Amino acid sequence: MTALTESQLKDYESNGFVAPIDVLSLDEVKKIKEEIELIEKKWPNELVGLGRNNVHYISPVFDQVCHNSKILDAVESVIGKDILVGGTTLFIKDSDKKGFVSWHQDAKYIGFEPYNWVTAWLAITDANEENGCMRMWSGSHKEKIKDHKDTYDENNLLTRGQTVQNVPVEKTTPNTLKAGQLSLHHPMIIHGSGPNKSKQRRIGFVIQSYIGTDVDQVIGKVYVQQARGKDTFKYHEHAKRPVELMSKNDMILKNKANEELSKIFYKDTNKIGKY
Ligand SMILES: O=C(O)CCC(=O)C(=O)O
Repeated sequence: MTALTESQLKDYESNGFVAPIDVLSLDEVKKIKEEIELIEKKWPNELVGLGRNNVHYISPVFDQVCHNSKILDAVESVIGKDILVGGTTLFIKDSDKKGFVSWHQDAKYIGFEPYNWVTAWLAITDANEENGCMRMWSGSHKEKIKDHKDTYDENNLLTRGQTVQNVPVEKTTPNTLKAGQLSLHHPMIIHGSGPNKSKQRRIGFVIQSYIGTDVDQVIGKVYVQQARGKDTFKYHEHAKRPVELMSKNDMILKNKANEELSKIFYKDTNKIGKY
């Protein structure tokens, strides 16, 4: 059992995030990077736009990450032993693009309630200040949900470019991670990330999020997988785990899950962004 230590838990509770947590070896992250490159080569449209979500439904490599026992041990320390995978997103920042993530709180738009859930950000490449790692506003999770302005900025990697304004950057901390390390962040913490100014890709695979079985989806529908424990609440439809890459049925599932996700992200607006 690789549960969070008392001091890591204290960090999470007082700062709203905990990092770094060592979870994968360099060989393991290399395999994941190669899986991305293989999918991009054979199915160039698969990970683009809305398709960046829920790759764990079509790839056993990503599925296994979501069910990795070291990650789940850490997650269990935060949300308890009955754990569901509520979705995943690949946040890729290519070096020749201007992609950034505006300051936001995940709880504002994800629709999971109560907040017994946590977002796990896994570094597939190193993530540092040069290549646009996340920056976290420690302690901001203790405040209320802030107003977010939908900017639809073309370089914003968030669906609507939802933005908390006037965040004091000097009060935020870079969440630097080595490839194979994980961070866990609270639904309410204000965070964001700048563009990649390096010459290499920055890749984060984000389990967004691990939810307790007591967590409902209050905006729309979500598919889940049982990661640990038992689901006595039965709020959500349980999905199968993939056994091969890009099987027809799994692709149908991923598309269905993403259509539902899109309805959640774009609730109450007709303006649909790139993701
Ligand atoms: O990958 C990034 O830079 C931001 C990701 C993010 O905002 C999140 O995982 O909640």
